[in-house]
Amino acid sequence: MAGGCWLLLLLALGRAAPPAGMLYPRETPSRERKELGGLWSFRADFSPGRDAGFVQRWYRQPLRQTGPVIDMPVPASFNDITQDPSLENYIGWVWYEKEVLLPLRWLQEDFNTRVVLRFGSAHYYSIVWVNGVQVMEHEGGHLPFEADISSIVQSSPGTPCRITVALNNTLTPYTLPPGTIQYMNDKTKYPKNYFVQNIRFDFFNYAGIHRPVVLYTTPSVYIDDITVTTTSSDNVAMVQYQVSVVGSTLYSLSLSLRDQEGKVVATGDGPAGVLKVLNPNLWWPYLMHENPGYRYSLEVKMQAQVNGALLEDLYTLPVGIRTVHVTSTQFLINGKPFYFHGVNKHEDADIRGKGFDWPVVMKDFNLLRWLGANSFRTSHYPYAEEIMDLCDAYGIVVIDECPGVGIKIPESFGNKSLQHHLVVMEELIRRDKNRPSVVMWSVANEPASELPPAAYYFKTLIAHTKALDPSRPVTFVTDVNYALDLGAPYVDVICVNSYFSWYHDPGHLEVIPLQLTTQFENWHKTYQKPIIQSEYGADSIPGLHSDPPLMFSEEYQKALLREYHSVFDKKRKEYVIGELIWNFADFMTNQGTTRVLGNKKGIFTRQRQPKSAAFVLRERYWKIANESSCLPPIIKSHTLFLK
Ligand code: GCB
Repeated sequence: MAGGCWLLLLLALGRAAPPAGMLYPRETPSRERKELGGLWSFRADFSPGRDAGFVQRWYRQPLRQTGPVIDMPVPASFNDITQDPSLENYIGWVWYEKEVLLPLRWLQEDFNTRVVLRFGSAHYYSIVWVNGVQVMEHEGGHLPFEADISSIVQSSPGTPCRITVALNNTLTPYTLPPGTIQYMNDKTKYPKNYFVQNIRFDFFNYAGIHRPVVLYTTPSVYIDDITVTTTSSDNVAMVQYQVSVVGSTLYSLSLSLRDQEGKVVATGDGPAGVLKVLNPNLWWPYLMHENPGYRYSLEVKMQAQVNGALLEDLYTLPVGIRTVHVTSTQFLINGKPFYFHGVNKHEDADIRGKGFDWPVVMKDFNLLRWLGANSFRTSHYPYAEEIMDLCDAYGIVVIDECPGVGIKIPESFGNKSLQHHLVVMEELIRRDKNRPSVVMWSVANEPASELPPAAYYFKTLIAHTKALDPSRPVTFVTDVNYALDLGAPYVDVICVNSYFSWYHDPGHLEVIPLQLTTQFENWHKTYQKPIIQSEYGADSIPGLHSDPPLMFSEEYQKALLREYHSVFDKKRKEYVIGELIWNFADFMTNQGTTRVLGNKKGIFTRQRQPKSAAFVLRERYWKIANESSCLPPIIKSHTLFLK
């Protein structure tokens, strides 16, 4: 296996603060978009130091000229695509390349068209070259990054544009998520230079170009960012906006807000202001209103004079009008109590790993609505923007979690890690700040928040998150005892995970009522904050049956859920504001003695077929929706909502 220079290279690479805007690349009359999905050339660098690509500068010529390449689909994880076990478990640099021909109209050297190369995400550390020129670096596997490549592509119109990506999936104590590389030096047991990647989180560290890659254009003076926040009371809503323009200081901006019938309901101008909407259609969660997910369209038009020419940029942002408030016992959306009856998910499926895939995405949304789930947490990293768009459109409420998972060793609580974590929150909020579906940020999952440095770490991280977005509550998800947790004082909502009668007292379902009740009472007594049961569940192997219920059978999973539910039903009358099952579907993990081809706590299989527990949850979620809704009885008309 490999030596350590590739790891040193990774650690030495710098990390720039995120630039201002990261608007989703939409086609508009002033913007075009070209998808770069499909087959890319690919090579994993198996050289002993994993550094041959840099030593031999593979980016300077077509990849096929420096060695063998294979076809690799994008988007997809590379791990499960071939029959090669060494690629499945590969750690280090892999190389991707795509040649694209651009429309000539993008390439006129009048400097009025800006061409941008954008990656929805690539895991974990990316360096990108265009025609051999480095255009960007990005750290982090779950958020978008982009670069203006106009000057490079416009200097050679008519020739294919060669995009080369070097990608490294190595995790260190300072990455998010963190990991460590362990060298096995006992020569009697391991080959020379043998190492493993250790991680302290429970999902497979899939890698590759995971989300869509696009080229898009804007005029050279362009709308760089839009920020919208909304308030409403007594049949009037206020939409506060801020627009930033890059490329010139001499521009004008006009804005119109249209309803779904296309009627203009408010107009504004200038880079900041307030739009007043009378009798607004509010954005409501799924199952809380007969027309959930209502969004207006905010049309932003920028005009600028550049060298005698009029440049115009248009961008349309969907805007949902809704408010979020937290009290000591409730979570209010538009002033009404909201109960999270939902799931935790993963971006995970056969073959494609964590690669974005429309059929899987649509199947998951159809299953969520079939289940009567009104919410999910993006455990344990931000999900694709296309998924978030559907949450906005369907009214699925989201707790938006950053990749702060597996933060367990003291080294990962130091300043270097904290600084990176702050940047990741900036990138996440920059991407998702305008989404009505996002009602809360989660800065981490199950960190070792009992360790002394955790107090300063979470105080700083949560304060920073609130400063970036004062409009949403902030949490992190804990499994630490209420009396020991040093981060909990800073959260708005307590999110707690527990696995009674699974990891604790395995097989003893009878302990759940007492242990769960005690858990809730201790937390609420200590903090007087509302509580979400952010994980609970049991593994089950589909088709494995046992009565009386024994662990790993479908019956045990159902019985465990029911024990939890009886406590939830008491406590949701007080201060428990949600329950999120672990997990929506079975998912792949590292191999280990407690994992059978992955984690089997799904209520659906990895292929999205229901286990018995799915029906238990479906009945429960529709019942809760029916009780708390002001709608006519909807339990009998599931299909009404399956639009
Ligand atoms: C947890 C973790 C989650 C695991 C789950 C389990 O507490 O947050 O990532 O997959 O338990 O099944 O062990």
